Amino acid sequence: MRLFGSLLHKICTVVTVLCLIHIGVSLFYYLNESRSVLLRNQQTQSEAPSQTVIASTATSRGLDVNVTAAPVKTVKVLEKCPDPSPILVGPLRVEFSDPVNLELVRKENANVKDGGRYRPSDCVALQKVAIIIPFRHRDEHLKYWLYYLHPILQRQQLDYGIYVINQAGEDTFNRAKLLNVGYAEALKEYDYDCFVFSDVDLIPMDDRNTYKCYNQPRHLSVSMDKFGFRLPYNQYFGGVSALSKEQYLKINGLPNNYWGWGGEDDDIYNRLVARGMSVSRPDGVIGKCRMIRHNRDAKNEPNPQRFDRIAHTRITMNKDGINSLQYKVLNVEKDQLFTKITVDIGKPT
Ligand code: UDH
Ligand code: NGS
Repeated sequence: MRLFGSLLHKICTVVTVLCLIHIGVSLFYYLNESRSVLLRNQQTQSEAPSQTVIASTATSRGLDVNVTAAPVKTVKVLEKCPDPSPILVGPLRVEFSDPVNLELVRKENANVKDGGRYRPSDCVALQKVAIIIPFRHRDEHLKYWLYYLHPILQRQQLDYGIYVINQAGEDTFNRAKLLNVGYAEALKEYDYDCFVFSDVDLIPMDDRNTYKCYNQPRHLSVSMDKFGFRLPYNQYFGGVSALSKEQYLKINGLPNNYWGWGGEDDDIYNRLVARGMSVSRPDGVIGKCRMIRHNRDAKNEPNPQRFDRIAHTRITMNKDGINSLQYKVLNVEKDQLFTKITVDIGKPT
């Protein structure tokens, strides 16, 4: 009986020891697994900020990016686009005989999105350019402009947006005030550093005439067909011109009180000279462009006050410009190819 008791005691001891070993081994594996889960979590967290940086960079460029997207594994660092763009083709055939099908233009420019916005996908554009078009009742001209300009601007590898500033109502037209509105409204959307102001009826005949800004204010439409492919006069700054944000602010923007045709471009030229700047231009070959022929618009008759106004630019420019601009946005239309902003800019007092 005592023998049986001692045997039972030994068996119990062995079972207890085995149980303890089992618990020990389980505990070891459990703790080890918890540690590696902890390590994995820490690693994921340390990778997260670079993903956010990528997402926020893309967002600031106006793209739709889902910030909560799955972790990005390969990060492609884009280099600056080369200057000049290597995909330019030079002289272009420009004619206005066939009507433009805008649906086709949308299809052919599938990379242009969200109100006429585009940026190159394989390099970082050298400039962020807002193109501002003063507008009223010129839909046919706008179609030609979009048809020709979108492919050109993409070949120029610009990060650009198209803003058509449509004057509401039928009061006297005011080109320069509409351009000021375009500057202010474009900047509300994106951090543009360059502003190209273009008439709706002017098409460049060479894509080497880059729609960007230079050290000095740029005049781009230097060699127009209607002037026999030459400058009408040395101070001419009308048609298509480009000012960096800095240059624009230096002259207090453009005048708001030129109602009707003529003189506002000469006033802008006077402002540039008054602030010690000069005009830069492409040569007469690269600067060739065509104007779509048309009759004088209603409510844009020559402004009888224009000569008196341009004689006083140096005095008026400090008070009349972006610092005195007043308008009311009535409608914003986002087409794939352009943003059309309809504004009430008032009428001559
Ligand atoms: N604009 C409009 N609608 C208008 C007036 C002007 O959209 O009713 C815009 C348009 O972008 C145009 C620009 O403002 O290209 C400049 O207009 P403008 O009339 O000053 O210059 P444009 O060269 O015509 O177009 C000048 C008068 C043409 C008379 C031709 C006679 N054969
Ligand atoms: C000048 C006008 C400019 C105009 C230019 C070309 O005389 O505003 O002609 O006009 N200046 C004045 O009238 C003071 S155009 O032939 O393109 O209609 O831009």
